[in-house]
Amino acid sequence: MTTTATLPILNHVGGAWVGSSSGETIVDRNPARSDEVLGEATVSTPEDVRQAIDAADAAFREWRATPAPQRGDIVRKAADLMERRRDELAHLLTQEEGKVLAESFAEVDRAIANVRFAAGQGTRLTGETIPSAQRGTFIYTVREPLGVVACITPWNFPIAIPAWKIAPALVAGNTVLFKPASLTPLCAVQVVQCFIDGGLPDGVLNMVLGGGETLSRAITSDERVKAISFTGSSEVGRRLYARAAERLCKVQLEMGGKNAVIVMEDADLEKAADSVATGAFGATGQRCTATSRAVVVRSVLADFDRLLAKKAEGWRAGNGLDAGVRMGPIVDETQLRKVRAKIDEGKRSGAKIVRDGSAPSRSDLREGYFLEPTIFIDVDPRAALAQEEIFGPVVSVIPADDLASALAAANAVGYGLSSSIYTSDLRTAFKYADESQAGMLHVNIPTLGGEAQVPFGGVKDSGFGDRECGTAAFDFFSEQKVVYVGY
Ligand code: UN1
Repeated sequence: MTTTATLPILNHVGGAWVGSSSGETIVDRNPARSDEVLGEATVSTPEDVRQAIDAADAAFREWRATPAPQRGDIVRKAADLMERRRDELAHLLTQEEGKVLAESFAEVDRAIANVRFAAGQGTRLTGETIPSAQRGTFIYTVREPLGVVACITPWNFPIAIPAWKIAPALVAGNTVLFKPASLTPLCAVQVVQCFIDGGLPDGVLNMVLGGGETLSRAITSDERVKAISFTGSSEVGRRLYARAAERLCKVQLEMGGKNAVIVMEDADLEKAADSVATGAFGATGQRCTATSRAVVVRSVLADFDRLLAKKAEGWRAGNGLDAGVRMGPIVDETQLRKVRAKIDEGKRSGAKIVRDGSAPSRSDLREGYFLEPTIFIDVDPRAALAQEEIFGPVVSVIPADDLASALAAANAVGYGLSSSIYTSDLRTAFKYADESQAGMLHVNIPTLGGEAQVPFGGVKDSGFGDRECGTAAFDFFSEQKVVYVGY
């Protein structure tokens, strides 16, 4: 058994690294080699949450009074440190979450871009002047911070998502309680460390580690927490919103997806198949913007199916640190079981499986939580396979007659995060853009990702509240104050 480190992984409260009041820990493992222990993370209690909120609350007055450009400066230094530590952060991300090294570097770069963008907004936290209907009256607006805000983040982007929530929250003048996913505590520690080393005063950013439900209840029920930004499942997001609504706490939810790529007759099929494979198998399918449905018009269906199967061969699973590996493991055993169960259910439903990656035969893949690319074809758009989020390297091909039936199938799900169309006809592209029920659309581009300066989020069961990233993030993390001055 290889043990890289057994240092306890601690909470950060009021400027100090501290153990939880429970004294309990959970083991943090490398999903590519499940006997490799990376550390032991403290398991927090509602009492730890209360103390972290005390610290954030105490630090708020002074942080709010710090000029926004100065807050931005500190946050920019955190981005510079992330850049200097890029290599170390990317390797840690691969070891702890499993994604392949190239994907880890891309995630760290995205975190840096987001933190830089938010930092720059420190000099652009502008308001408006609005003409008054009354003589001798001047009206202006300012952006005010909310107070203590909570950022609850998932394990699949354990560096980028915390970065793109925490940075705008801080620049807007809030103090933060950060509750990262319990599966990726070391990445969370490193994110916090960059902000601290950037010069953040004590208590401005606090982190509590541990399991979702108990801590999330403690956070949602504390009156001092003025806003909660959450990324995770739709089921948990809904519950969180219902509880927070009782006390009118502001909520932003980023949740699941069941993203479709529509492939038209006039598409560059090679490109379309590549996009679907990248969208479905990249990050092992563990991202809310993953492609999990390909809706393909019948005239090109057989060619598309053949090309997709061929592309899937190129997605070699393995340890993300090894050269030649394109797809890392599933994050842990529980997730592995869930994804396998969905594949089994799909097989029982009568859908045709043309590539079954649910039981890899290579012996090295038994050391971790591995699956291989899995493809179903001739899938009914109403089947569970085509309706439920899977969060694994599984894609369903759904036949369609024409654009209208493709759009109907693409829209016929509860989710609405991201989607894409492959076509060379401008009219088809614009019609698709008009009629698609999703927050982020793509033409001849995969369903994945989003840029730092652009709003990120979805509709229906995928998203609720203000968008993340870009300037939209500041709409969530600030309040508008209007001032009428009579002169
Ligand atoms: C991406 O897919 O590039 O949890 C970002 C998620 C999303 C963020 C994904 N909120 O997967």
